[in-house]
Amino acid sequence: MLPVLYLATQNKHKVEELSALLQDNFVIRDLSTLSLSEEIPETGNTLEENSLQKARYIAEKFQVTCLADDSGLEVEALDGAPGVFSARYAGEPKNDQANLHLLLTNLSGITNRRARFVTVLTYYANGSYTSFEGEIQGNIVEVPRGTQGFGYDPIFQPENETRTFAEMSLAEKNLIAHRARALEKFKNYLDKT
Ligand code: ITT
Repeated sequence: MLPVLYLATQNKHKVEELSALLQDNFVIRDLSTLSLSEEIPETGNTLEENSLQKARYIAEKFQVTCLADDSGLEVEALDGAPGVFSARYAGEPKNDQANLHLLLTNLSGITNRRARFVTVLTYYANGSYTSFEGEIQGNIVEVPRGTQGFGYDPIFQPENETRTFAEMSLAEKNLIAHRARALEKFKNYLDKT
């Protein structure tokens, strides 16, 4: 029987992406099966800190094995912003459309469009944890394209691709994206333990 793994995220798109890649290794559960009414605290200054904070919070509160994801988009011409603040770039409450449009406004007239998505996954089991990072390089397009995915997907075009992430299916995105790359490392770790 496969072990149970809880995904310590309140983002349903992350649940979809992660579940598709982990279904052979675990019975995946999202947070809907736990009685969690509050937002998971996220007060760190780095992706690593936030990823661990989310994993530890759920693992300790409910005594479960879990995997958390903290991720962000780092834009070269903006000195790495929005980075760890990607989810709330345009302020509270979190709003994907507002974030994406603020980013385009802040990049208007700037020719260097280079950016990368980064994910830090933290696996928390029996009181100890391990983290895994994945990234993908690309460019911010001038005008949003596509309707798939979430967040900044309509304005991120991965290197060597002609489409944005939002113009790809979930399966296509999962072949190359930051989250999938971090998960590959997690799976290699599982194979060795
Ligand atoms: P949880 O904390 O509950 O996991 P969240 O959406 O708040 O969900 P983060 O704190 O990790 O997640 O914020 C990351 C933000 O970066 C997210 O809200 C998106 O706007 C963006 N982002 C992360 N991964 C992305 C992806 O694959 N495609 C597009 N945008 C992404």
